[in-house]
Amino acid sequence: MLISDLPTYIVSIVMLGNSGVGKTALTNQFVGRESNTEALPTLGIEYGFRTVSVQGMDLRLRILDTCGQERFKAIPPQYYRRAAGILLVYDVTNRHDFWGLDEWVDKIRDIAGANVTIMVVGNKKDLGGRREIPYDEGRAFADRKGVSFIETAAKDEFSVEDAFTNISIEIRDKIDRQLLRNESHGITLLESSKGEGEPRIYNDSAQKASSLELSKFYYVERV
Ligand SMILES: Nc1nc2c(ncn2[C@@H]2O[C@H](COP(=O)(O)OP(=O)(O)OP(=O)(O)O)[C@@H](O)[C@H]2O)c(=O)[nH]1
Ligand SMILES: [Mg+2]
Repeated sequence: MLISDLPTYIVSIVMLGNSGVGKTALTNQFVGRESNTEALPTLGIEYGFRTVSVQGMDLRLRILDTCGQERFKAIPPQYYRRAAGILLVYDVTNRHDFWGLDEWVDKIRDIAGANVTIMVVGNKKDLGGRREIPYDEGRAFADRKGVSFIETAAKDEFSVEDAFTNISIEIRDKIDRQLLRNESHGITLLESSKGEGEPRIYNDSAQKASSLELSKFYYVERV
């Protein structure tokens, strides 16, 4: 198969983690959105879109940014049941955010299935002097749970691209191995068929948005 014949997928990514850890800052940074609402907590859910190309395959990431909850049980499971990937974010300067990640990982696997790709993200790496969670502790936790790990600084654009790129590479690998096959696994085959006109238009507005010929896009939905 020629690389140009590779299918395009819409891939559902969900940002989870306590309030204030930087989920919106990371999403904004990645989709190129101005952070003019900087210190405001997310109300409802917001979507960000960006297409990444992994070894010739286009993955249109549909990033769902949730409002953080102190207790993860308060987040409705439908937000992440059909996710292909989840960025589970904590703030490296706040041990309180680190507590409970263990339970989060178990709960996510329970709800979204064993093939969901989880990446633990230690954000606010730039605030080194106030760090409460050493890099090694974050890394060891992720290793123990069998999930990926990265430290980022949304404020300094540090490793934000890597976080989303790395999870995309893992997801592409699972698509290749047919571990992710359809919308129930958080991926949707976009029947764009290169050279055959416009991509299919979806009823769902989020999917419709991501079918636009824009590499970066976002919209906000208040719930
Ligand atoms: N120094 C520093 N500050 C950050 C970083 N990321 C986010 N912040 C700041 O932390 C605050 C909270 O960030 P948000 O992105 O709104 O956090 P959130 O996880 O979306 O919070 P909720 O929407 O309430 O769940 C804001 O004031 C951000 O500017 C970072 O990497 N470094
Ligand atoms: Mg937010």
